[in-house]
Amino acid sequence: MENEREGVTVAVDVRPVPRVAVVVFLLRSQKLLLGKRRSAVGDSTFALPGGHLEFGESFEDCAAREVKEETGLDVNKIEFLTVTNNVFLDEPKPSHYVTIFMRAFLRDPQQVPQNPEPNKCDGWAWYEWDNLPKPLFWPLEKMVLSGFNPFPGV
Ligand code: IPR
Ligand code: MG
Repeated sequence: MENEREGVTVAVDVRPVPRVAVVVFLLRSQKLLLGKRRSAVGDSTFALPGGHLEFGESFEDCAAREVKEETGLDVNKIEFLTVTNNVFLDEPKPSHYVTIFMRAFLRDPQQVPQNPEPNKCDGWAWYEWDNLPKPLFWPLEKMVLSGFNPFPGV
């Protein structure tokens, strides 16, 4: 396909491609932060904060930026945990994400999550790892069922 922009013809490849997402296990005591998604992918399921990696961005910077944008929270001690390959063919918007899972902690433990993007999330709350809400966003559910544990020293 070709696209005319400012008098210049550029080739546009419209084939779907995998994208990179960075999501964050934000931990506080034995709890983690989850929000119910409003999205064409994983609608009404509980998910970690996170989103698309931007061009040139480190995983750590993306994690901090996405958490700030979606919850208003400032995080520290950000580290890489694992990566999964997630293909969403049965969703209203079929997509494919390589999902980078990070861990982080609150810079100020007294800080309270906000919901600055109510069109994308119903709201954020802290949940016990042993008593997670249902339904979980399936990439997260898969990890939980596999026995993965994001807490340090486990
Ligand atoms: P944004 O960037 O809107 O926060 O993306 P997201 O939360 O829909 O995350 C995209 C990756 C998911 C679908 C694994
Ligand atoms: Mg997001």
